[in-house]
Amino acid sequence: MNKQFLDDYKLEGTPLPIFTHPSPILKKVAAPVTEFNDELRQAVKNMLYTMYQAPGIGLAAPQVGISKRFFVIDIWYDREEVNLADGSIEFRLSNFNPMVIINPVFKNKTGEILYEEGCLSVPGVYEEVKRAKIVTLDYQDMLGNSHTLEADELFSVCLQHENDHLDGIVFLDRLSLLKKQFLEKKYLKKQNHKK
Ligand code: QAP
Ligand code: CO
Repeated sequence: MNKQFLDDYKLEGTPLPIFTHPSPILKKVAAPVTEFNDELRQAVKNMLYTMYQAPGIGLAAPQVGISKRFFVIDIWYDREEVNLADGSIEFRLSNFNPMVIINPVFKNKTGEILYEEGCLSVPGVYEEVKRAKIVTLDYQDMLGNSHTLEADELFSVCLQHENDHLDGIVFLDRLSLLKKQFLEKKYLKKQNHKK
């Protein structure tokens, strides 16, 4: 068994506000999870809800203001666009496969992959990032039990992207300085227009 899914996830919870770049909380190194309690379960439930609503495929605790080493991901669920009678569009989500990763530590990384990434904390910005193609990860589940998994392709990229958030790194930091400055300038300009 190399995937530890939540077996009874229903789409319910409270939407959490997402902190966006360049918020200081996104630059902090998060602290390990030491208590596997109800507070953790509540945070996970609401983070999953927030991720699915976005919609996104990964969300790390620091992105919702919790400076702890855990994140949720689901790269497997289905999203169907439904055209309603009044001309508007609704998204119907199904086949959830939520995964909760607590206190992750990479044991091995091999190969190289270029993948176009985005981030709920850097809305509207997408760019190719170079990462390891295959990773081996040690982590804990919500009961505190330890597991090891191996991941490839998008699964691997997503684990690395979310783990970066626990170390205060956003994907822009993984780009060349020139690309980072270009995208950041455009992004900040757009953010200011919205205010
Ligand atoms: C990280 O990112 C990721 O700009 C998860 O307007 C992304 O879920 C790992 C999102 C790609 C690997 C590949 C971004 C939603 C979602 C936006 C996300 C936006 C709405 C990002
Ligand atoms: Co992100």
